[in-house]
Amino acid sequence: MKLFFAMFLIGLNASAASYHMVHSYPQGGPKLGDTTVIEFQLFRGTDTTPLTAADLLVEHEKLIHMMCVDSGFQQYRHEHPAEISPGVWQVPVVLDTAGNYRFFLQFLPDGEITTKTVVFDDKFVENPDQVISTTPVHPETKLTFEEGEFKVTLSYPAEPEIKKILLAEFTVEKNGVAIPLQELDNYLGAKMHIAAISADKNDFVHAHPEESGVVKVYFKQTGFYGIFMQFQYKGELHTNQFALQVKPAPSRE
Ligand SMILES: [Cu+2]
Repeated sequence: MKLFFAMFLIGLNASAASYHMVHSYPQGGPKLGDTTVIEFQLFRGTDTTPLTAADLLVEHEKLIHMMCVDSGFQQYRHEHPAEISPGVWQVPVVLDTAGNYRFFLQFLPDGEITTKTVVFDDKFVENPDQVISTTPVHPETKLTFEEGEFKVTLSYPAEPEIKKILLAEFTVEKNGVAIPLQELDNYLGAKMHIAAISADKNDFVHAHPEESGVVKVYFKQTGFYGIFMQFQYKGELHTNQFALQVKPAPSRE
């Protein structure tokens, strides 16, 4: 019976160990519109010794990926913390949109089979009275993103549905001419990096295209998801923003 329960837990989390983090601002902060250095330590379960670089495996060329988004889904960052002394990590960020930010740290501890995600929240404002937007900048469905000469279109053969894999595809065009996936740079070991984040930011999916260009995304919630897609072309990094609505499962009576 006990064994059954343990296996059930493993099935849910892929690992019995849980991870958490503690963070601080060694140079003061959080500061809106200015460099804020975030320092943190990662811990496994009840361990009091933090995880060091030697405890982590490289994923997409880095040991830790840090993504963050504000409450209005206006600003997205993807950074890579560096270990400054054993178990102590630092990452500078510049955030210039006032908001409540959620930070997602992703890492793969040695001995684990799935990537772990731990989160923390912080407010970046000019002054404590500043009104911050909690409504996503694109609250409805947004499937094209244009910036300068580039236009990116998100498409899928069937509408996004909860607990179903969405087969998404992103078409990148420059001046109206599609750029084949293979011609995009290899950036952090992939042609594209996709983050799908639910409105409450409790569901976070990080995905990459398969060779065919299809990106498989699994949604655990219904409603709004902010989608951020990053690609690099001729050395220049582009961050694109989309939004979609995930439907509830159809009743199967
Ligand atoms: Cu990625």
